[in-house]
Amino acid sequence: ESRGPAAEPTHALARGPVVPPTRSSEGFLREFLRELQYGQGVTLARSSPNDQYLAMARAVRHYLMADWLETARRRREHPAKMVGYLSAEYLLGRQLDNALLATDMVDIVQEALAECGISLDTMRAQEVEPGLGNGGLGRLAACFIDSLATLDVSCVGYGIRYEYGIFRQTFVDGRQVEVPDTWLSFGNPWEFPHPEREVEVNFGGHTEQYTDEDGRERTRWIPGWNVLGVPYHYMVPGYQNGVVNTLRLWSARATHAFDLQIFNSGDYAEAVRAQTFAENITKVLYPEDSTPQGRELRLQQQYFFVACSLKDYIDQTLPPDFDLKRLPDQIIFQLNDTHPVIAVPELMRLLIDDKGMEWDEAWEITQKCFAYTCHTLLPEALEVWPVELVGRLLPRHLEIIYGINERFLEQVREAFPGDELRVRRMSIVQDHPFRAVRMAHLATVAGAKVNGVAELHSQLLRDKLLPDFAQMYPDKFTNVTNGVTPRRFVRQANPALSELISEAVGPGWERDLSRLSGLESFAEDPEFREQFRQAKQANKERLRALLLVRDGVELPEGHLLDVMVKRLHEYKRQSLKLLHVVTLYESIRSGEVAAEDVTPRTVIFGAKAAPGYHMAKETIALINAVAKTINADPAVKGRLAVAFPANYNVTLAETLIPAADLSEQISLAGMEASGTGNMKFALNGALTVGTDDGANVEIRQLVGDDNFFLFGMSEPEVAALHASGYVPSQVYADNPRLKRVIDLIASGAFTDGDPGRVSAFVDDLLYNDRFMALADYQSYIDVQERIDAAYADTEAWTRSAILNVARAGFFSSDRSMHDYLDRIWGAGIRL
Ligand code: B1H
Repeated sequence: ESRGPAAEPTHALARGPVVPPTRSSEGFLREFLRELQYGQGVTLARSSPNDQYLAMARAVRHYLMADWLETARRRREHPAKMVGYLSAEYLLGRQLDNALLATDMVDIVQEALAECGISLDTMRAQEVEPGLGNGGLGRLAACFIDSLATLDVSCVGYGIRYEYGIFRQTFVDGRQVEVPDTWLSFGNPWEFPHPEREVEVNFGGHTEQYTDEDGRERTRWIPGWNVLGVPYHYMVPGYQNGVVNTLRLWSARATHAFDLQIFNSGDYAEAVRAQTFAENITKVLYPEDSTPQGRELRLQQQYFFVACSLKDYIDQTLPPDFDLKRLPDQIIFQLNDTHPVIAVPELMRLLIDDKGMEWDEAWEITQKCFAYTCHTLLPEALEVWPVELVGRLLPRHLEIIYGINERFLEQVREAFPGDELRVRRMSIVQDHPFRAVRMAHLATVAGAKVNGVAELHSQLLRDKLLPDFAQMYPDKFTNVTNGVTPRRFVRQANPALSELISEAVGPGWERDLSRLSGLESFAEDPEFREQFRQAKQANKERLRALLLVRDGVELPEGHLLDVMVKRLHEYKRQSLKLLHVVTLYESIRSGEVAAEDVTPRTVIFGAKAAPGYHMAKETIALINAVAKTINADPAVKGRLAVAFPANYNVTLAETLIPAADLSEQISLAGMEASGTGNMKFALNGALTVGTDDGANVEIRQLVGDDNFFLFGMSEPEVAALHASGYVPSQVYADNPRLKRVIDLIASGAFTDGDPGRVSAFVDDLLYNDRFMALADYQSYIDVQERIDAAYADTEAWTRSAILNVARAGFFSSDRSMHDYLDRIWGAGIRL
């Protein structure tokens, strides 16, 4: 298809470069009204807040468009190696503020809106965040593409445009009830559909052998059905640097040929059914964090988006005559966990079946084009796909996987002759408990590099999860500790602290977070500490105001704000936090401590449970039950409160985290691969109470033991306890305080006298406790007592909080991106 006008333009306006609108409040006003009137088709006087929001978002977009086009032109004309980030999740959070910050337009826009009688805050509140991810893994992808744009690295993020993102959580009688997330229903001003760039994706059918014109034996895939992928483009603006990268999310549509064929047969209803079937593929995000269910639709999603992405890159992004031998000079596909790993056999198939390459050459190329990030250690989180399913959905890919495995196992046998046990352990295809493809093995064999997401995690990955592979390919394994974007999680979320930081260390720290170290000396300055406390106070007030309108919750004032926000999972141990809350409650109620002697505390939980995760949902119900009892009890009023705002998401995090005094990072050591919330809290001046797990280890090393509350077993201690046999009921029997607390819960004291509603929770703690909450209980209670005392020393606490900020600059995702460039993506990527 040809591009450009039929003849040379004669008018200067049509020749020139794209001119952005005038950067003034009047200029913005003009763009806004144009969008409102000609885009939304409504006058200001008749417009709803949603009309106004859509129009202003589109007007803001105008200011990014020239940079977007220019960035694309620059990248086309000076082709450098590109990062193709493949992720099934992008937990973006709201876009408006991010765009305003990237373009430095907050003041201009505020002024222009004020002249229309519109408040920017009202506009902000209109936006429904795109919840296209579950938790840390999806948010990490969003931070990484933000950083790559800020560093001007050529990157396209590839993913899925779920019609329904992560569910909206509601509580009914304290129990989680999921409501579909209809984020697209009021219109989405941030996306650009490109139906003209649709691609076809095949599924099913069978393969057959044939002899080509040159007499070569070849294989071809005769698919059974197909769908179309339509890309939707999102702008990914760098921070005030004129760079705008692209996030390309794929949406499934029925193929025209498919429904035409059925239409011709006269079965209209069947044609529509086929359409619905195809479009189901991108209908909904699986709300599973860390425990993938082996569902057919999920494999369809995974193949759908990587097939679209590879085809889009090879057929539409590379020049038409490109020599695919040079593919590794042009792109590195980063696999965000195993979810996109089916891209490996897909690239092999493209190179061999479609482009006529020989296996060995195709494999050499493929091995240079992928790198794999592992995000977990939990065995149940490792994706395995039944051979039967892969063979039915992707018969050619299964053959290729077998081909890869055969050659790989040959190498294993060569390197370790006679070690058939090892061969079985390392095989990409497992036989037991059922025949299945181990996606982590495939990714490790195919990837040029394999990385974990924090030092401890990368070490355990080598030593415990994939030791055979680490032995065979020692140079493949590396670490890149996660990071978070300081633009969204400090500058945007915490304007009060940001202003203080700028005053202290000068402007520009948002792009070089190591400069936070300049705050170090200010920790000793009593005046600065006072200002720091005032900023924290302002953030607490902002949170109070939000929770009042959002949840009807009235937070007490002047409390230590103790926050545990993350997905609900047993390994994260919300149960341990709950035991602490009940311990505090019981000790005041029983008169063991006088109410006036306790440090007033409000504990805030935020957590979604996977809808099918029974124990997680029981824990949510129990937290709500405990909160209800405690908040209604005059005996602890003013001393202890518990809040559990429903539907924790990125938007809530942005108000909650800056207000926190204490960050709860209490997973069983060895279980949390990294954590990224932990970094956000430290950067916002909360102190961490945490185990030696994930990135907590590095946070503690950097901020110092005096400014971090460590407790609990270390990973080797956990392993030793496992080996020696852990008996939680014995811990319970041996600790009178723990016994009182558990007995109180078990008695039904928080469930209207009904022990039945807590028995699943209590029985699991006493007789299973897979994540050893009871083993770490006493250590946790002890450290919390130290925290109560420490908080009472306001000056010392503030000093520690400032030092946390000053020493956490390492956790910028910009640094993570530098590490990927140095350790994984290699030369050729221009900075
Ligand atoms: C993380 C996941 C995850 N690890 C399966 N694994 C999923 C696994 O939909 N699924 O099936 C979804 C997500 N998510 C998290 O990644 C780790 O638990 C965190 O510790 C880590 O900080 C984060 C980012 O690396």
